[in-house]
Amino acid sequence: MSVQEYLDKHMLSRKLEDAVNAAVRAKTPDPVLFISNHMKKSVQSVITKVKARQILDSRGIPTVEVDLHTNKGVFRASVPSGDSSGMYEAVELRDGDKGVYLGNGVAKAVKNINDKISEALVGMDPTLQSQIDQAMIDLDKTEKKGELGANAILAVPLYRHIADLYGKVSPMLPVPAFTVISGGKHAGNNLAIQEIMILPTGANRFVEALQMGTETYHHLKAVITEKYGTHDCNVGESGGFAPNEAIRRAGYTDKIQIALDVAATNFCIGTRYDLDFKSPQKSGQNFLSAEDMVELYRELCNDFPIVSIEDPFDKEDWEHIKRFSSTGICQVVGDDLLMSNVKRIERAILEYACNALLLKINQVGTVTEVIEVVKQAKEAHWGVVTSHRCGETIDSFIADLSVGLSVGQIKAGAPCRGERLEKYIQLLRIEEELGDQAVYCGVDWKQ
Ligand code: 2PG
Ligand code: MG
Repeated sequence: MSVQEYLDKHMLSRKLEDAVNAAVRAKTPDPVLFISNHMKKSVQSVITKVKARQILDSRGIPTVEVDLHTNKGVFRASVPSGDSSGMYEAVELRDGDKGVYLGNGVAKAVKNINDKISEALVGMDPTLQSQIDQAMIDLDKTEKKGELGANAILAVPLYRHIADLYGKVSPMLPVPAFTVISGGKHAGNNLAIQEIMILPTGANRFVEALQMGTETYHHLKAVITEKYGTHDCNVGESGGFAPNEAIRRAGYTDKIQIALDVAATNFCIGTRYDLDFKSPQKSGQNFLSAEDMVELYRELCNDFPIVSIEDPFDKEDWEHIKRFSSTGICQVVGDDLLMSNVKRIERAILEYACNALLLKINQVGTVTEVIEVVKQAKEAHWGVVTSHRCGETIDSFIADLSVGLSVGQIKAGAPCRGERLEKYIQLLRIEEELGDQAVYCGVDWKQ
């Protein structure tokens, strides 16, 4: 096409005239800059190249990063990975070659992006999220995305205007759940519970929530050092409840509440629960029945300001999670129980098994499907917690996702370490950008 033909086809002389008129109306001090920005906006976006590479996540395990080149700039995104992979989540494609990164390489997923996905997406408008996701889903004919790998599909950073995709929602800043003590599979101590989190529900803005959470986190370090010595590894068993003391010392009693991720699947043996599973001397001697566990949770919620418990029972123990949810003591979150899987969520809604979804986007696969899953949960009046994975990257997409979908809650780890903080800092930026329009969920965290 000649330049003249291009100008005619895109009606550029008319667009230029519009830009000049807009500059006059705006009384801009810099008309050339104004007109060039105006013209840039009027050019349709198009994907020109998709380039993937293997990087490492926060645990030093390979994952996928993608550079999406468009005529308007280059955008980068990467995919997290977690421990609690289950058979119902989207498949994370790993090479399996034991000689390379102990079998965890993602060269195949990278190749799928650079060859098949790239070929399908180049030339498309990057703002057409559902068409792009459909193009990728069509490429992978398997139900769980095993052919291309969900790690290959999700990494393509196509669209930030998630609120528009969702439909009519006014964006809201979620309440952060800061992990302040790790146990279970995530830590080398003898605490069975995987995560103890603090929720600054009494803050008025996200920036205040971050300050409250971080101050409490630092007070907690002092409490632990005083009570259990200097080593984090000593924070087992009773040490898990030091956060309450830290909240008090920081001066935030009643403004910060507590949430647990028990991840009970990890210590369920048959129908019983071994809370000492990480302590070699005691393991196997003191089992609790599911009924005992219900009682334990009841006591904990009575003694501490616990407002949410994730995976209180084994992922197949539907009977007891239902029974516990029906007590209405606190929010009951399904993570391993649901694996962000549409069919498991459907069952949990029908059976009143839990009342909140832990959303791990790499267990779903595409942004379009993530939105569908959130709609499904919200229609059932569930809470939604967007979650990081233990293997994280510096990508902060889940922060934008949480605001765009107004999920109400986000769990992205402790207020320390770059890959965790990046999500919280992105929320700060979003709040700043929204200015007067910014709304922090606060006491309405269940949404
Ligand atoms: C969880 C997550 C995140 P993982 O259990 O909620 O903390 O862990 O990424 O190991 O599945
Ligand atoms: Mg969990």
